[in-house]
Parts: sequence; structure tokens; C-alpha cells
Amino acid sequence: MSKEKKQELKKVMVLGAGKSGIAATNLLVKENIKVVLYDSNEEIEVERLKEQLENGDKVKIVLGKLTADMIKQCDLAVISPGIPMEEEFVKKIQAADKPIWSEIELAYYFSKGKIAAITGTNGKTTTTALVGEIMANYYESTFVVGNIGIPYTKVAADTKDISVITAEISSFQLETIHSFRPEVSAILNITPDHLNRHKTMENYILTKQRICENQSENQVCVLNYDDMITRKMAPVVTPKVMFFSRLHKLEEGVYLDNDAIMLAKDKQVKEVIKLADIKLLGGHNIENIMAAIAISVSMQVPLHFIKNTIKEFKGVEHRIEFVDTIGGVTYYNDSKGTNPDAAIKGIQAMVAPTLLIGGGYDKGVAFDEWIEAFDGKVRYLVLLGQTADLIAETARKHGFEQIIKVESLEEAVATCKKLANPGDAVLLSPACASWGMFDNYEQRGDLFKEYVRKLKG
Ligand code: UMA
Repeated sequence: MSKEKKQELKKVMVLGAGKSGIAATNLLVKENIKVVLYDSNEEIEVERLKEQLENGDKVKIVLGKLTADMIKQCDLAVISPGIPMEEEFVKKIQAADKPIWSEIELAYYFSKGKIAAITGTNGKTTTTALVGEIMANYYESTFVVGNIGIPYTKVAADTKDISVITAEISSFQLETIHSFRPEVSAILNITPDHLNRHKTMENYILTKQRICENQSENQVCVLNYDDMITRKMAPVVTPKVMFFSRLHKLEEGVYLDNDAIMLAKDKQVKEVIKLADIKLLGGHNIENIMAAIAISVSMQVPLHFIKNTIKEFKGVEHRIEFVDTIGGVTYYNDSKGTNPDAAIKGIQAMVAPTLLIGGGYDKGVAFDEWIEAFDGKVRYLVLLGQTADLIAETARKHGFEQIIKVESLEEAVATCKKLANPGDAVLLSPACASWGMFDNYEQRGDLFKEYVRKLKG
């Protein structure tokens, strides 16, 4: 289906009653389309769910089991990102030959304006937030949406032809796009993540690459030259490629040259910003900033708007976020370190001896490289969650023995307080998703900050 065939949607089934499902339902109701909102969790309180719907009485809510008859009555299913395609009810919908759209695809179908869409294993939230601010400082009507926490369907009806939408897009959301076509796409980097869902690294890479599958030759895909996986995509993708690189001087693209970030475009080289003018720390953030520059330039934003916004940008919550210094011990919240690669960036940013809190939901990835990145800096590893034993076993294999297992995040914070010396750092950087113990990484990070502040008494 394409944007031109709007009238075909009469009855739509929305799968998942979380943030995405609720926003998708509200959008469909606004568009006068009948909605069945389905969630496999039977314990959801219908009344509470209805309170979150803008026109709850118009929506048929189905919990638990989905019947063949219900599926037959719908033209289309809109799937929330957290639902794997191999779920029994999803297979039934596929077998009934009903199209399945990502929540992103639905939003795209109803929205207007131009999109800058950003994916990658790490850095996408920071890059999206920065690009969103750059767009807001230059364009009149702008939105920041997607995996960052604001469902795209929530704002789709408010977009206009002149709108600019900056979207953080996860691999889960890309699995079921069909005609989603951003003006500028970006794939920041790819390292192992979500392998329990995508099964193989190859599938994961191909899913990420889908972000540019509908782009034309006149549109742009921003890729990381330093990441061999994304570098190799350049010859196979349709849109024009704009590279960014921290390690190589590029003939075309955005790159680091000693103390400044440069832009080489149309045979001209211009300095964009000096490193000394940037507030964010760490090499990974330089990459995020370079990607944001490449995206913004490709979205036609003049360089001085880009530079001025970067100068003011302080980063995002839950990403190596300073919480407080209590009794000479500094606490950092890196709850967004939801995979080993992101957590490596977290520990690399520490300069003091560190008590590291890790562990959580098991996504089927290995922890060896994370442990190797400790680099003598970690005094204690405090572990919780489903992966605690596996991480402990991996750490011992690498000769690291200072391991403490705890049952809760609150206990982890209390344990660190007891063991830390003045001058130490305590870092929550779990290398795992929060699911199972918390609703999401934001809740985990917020609770961590709450427990830390309680230490003050
Ligand atoms: N559900 C079912 N059946 C299932 C699985 C789930 O019915 O088999 C239901 C659950 O009972 C629940 C609902 O689906 O009621 C939850 O849907 P969801 O998991 O898609 O969560 P949302 O609240 O819609 O949030 C999603 C993203 N979550 C995931 O991708 C897991 C959020 O990304 C995103 O911010 C939000 O949409 C808005 O776009 C979070 C995330 O962890 C931050 N993303 C991953 C990451 O960054 O690594 C990809």
C-alpha cells in the first residue's frame, strides 16, 4: 500500500498496548478508522488503558488470545516494536495474508514533511537529540520522534508540508517498514545487539540497512567510514552516501582534523567547529556530532546554525550522566548502556577507580569485550538481573574476581556506597537491557538517581 491509497484502511488491528500501540490507536481513531487494540498480556487493566486512549469507547480492546475471525475482519495490522515476528499471533496474521506495518510505517503514511531518520547500535539517541535541536533552531515546524521515546504516530497528524521530523529508528521498527522514505537516513555504527531477536549478525545488519531501502538517488544516506560494516554498505545502497570519520581525512564528508571537525563538500573544505567548543566528552560523542553535522548539512541547514547548536548541546539523560558527588564518591548514570558496546563507552569515559553496576535482561550477546575494556579501572563489579551469572563467569575467565551479586538496584547502590573510597566513581552501566526488572532504561536510570540521592539522607 502507498500514501495514495489512504481510503483502503477501514479497520486496523494494533498489536501491543504500550506507548507505540496507544499512539497508533489514537491516530487511527482521529482518522476515523475502526481499531482493534490487541495485547497478549491478559493482566492489563482495561480501564487504565482506556484512560490513555483519546476516544477509548470507540476502540475494541482484546487481551490474551486473538481469534482467526478477528484477524479476518481487519485490513491491516500495526505492530509495536517490542513484538517479535515469530510470536504465534503474528504468524497467524501473516498466514491470513494481512499486511503488517511497523508503527513507524503507519505514522509515515499519515504524516507530511521531510524526515531525517537515524539508526545504529549506539549513539542514536544522542545524535537524534542533537539533530532535533539543530532542526528546531533553523526550521519553523520540527518534531523529534521514534525510539527516543515519543512514538512517531503521536505527532503524525500535527505535521505539515513544511515540517521536519527527526526520527530515531530501531532495528525492531525497521523490520516491518514498507514505503517509509526519509529525506536523509543515517546508520551510525553496527555492533552485536538484539541477537536473540534477529538471530544472526547478518539479519541484524540487513535490518538496519532497510532504513535507506526506499530512498532515491537524490537523497542521502550518512554512513560511518570507520565502521567496516557501514563502510561496506556504500556501494550497495541507492541514495548518495555522505561519510563521517574520526580516524581518516576524507575527500568528501565530515571528518576530524586534529582539533577541529571539518566538512569537505563540493570540492571545498570548511571548518565546522573546534573540539574545544564542544561540551560532550568521549570519542564516541565526537562521532555522534560528526554524524549530526552530516545529517544537518544534507537537510540543508547552514553551517553556522549547526555550529551554534552543537556549542550549546549538553547531551542526553541516562548517557554517562553525572548524578552527584557524595562523600567524595561521584555517581554516574549510564542506564542507556543497554549492550556491551554502549557500556564499553561508559567505562572508557571514567578516569577514577570505578565500582561498576551491571547486568540485566539477556539479549544473547557475549560480555568478553566489555570485561576487557575495564582496563584496570574497575575495583568492584556489582551484578544484578538475569545475566548476573553469565557476566560473573565471563569476568572470572578474564581474571577479574572482585564480583558481588545483588538482588536489586537499591542493594547495588547501597553496596557501592559501603565499598567506595573518596575519589572513586560509581557507574551504573549495565551492558544489558532493563526489561524483566524495569519497564525501560529510563525507569532504571531514574530509580538509580533516586537511590543515589537518598544516600545523602
Ligand atoms: N506485547 C504483546 N505481545 C508480545 C510482546 C509485547 O502484546 O509478544 C505487548 C506488551 O504486553 C506491552 C506492549 O506490547 O503492552 C509493549 O510494546 P513495546 O515493547 O513495543 O513498547 P512501547 O511502549 O510501544 O515502546 C516502544 C519501544 N520499545 C521497544 O522497542 C521494546 C521504545 O524503545 C520506544 O521508545 C517507543 O516504542 C516509542 O517509539 C525502547 C527500547 O528499549 C526505549 N528500544 C530498544 C533499544 O533502544 O535498544 C530497541
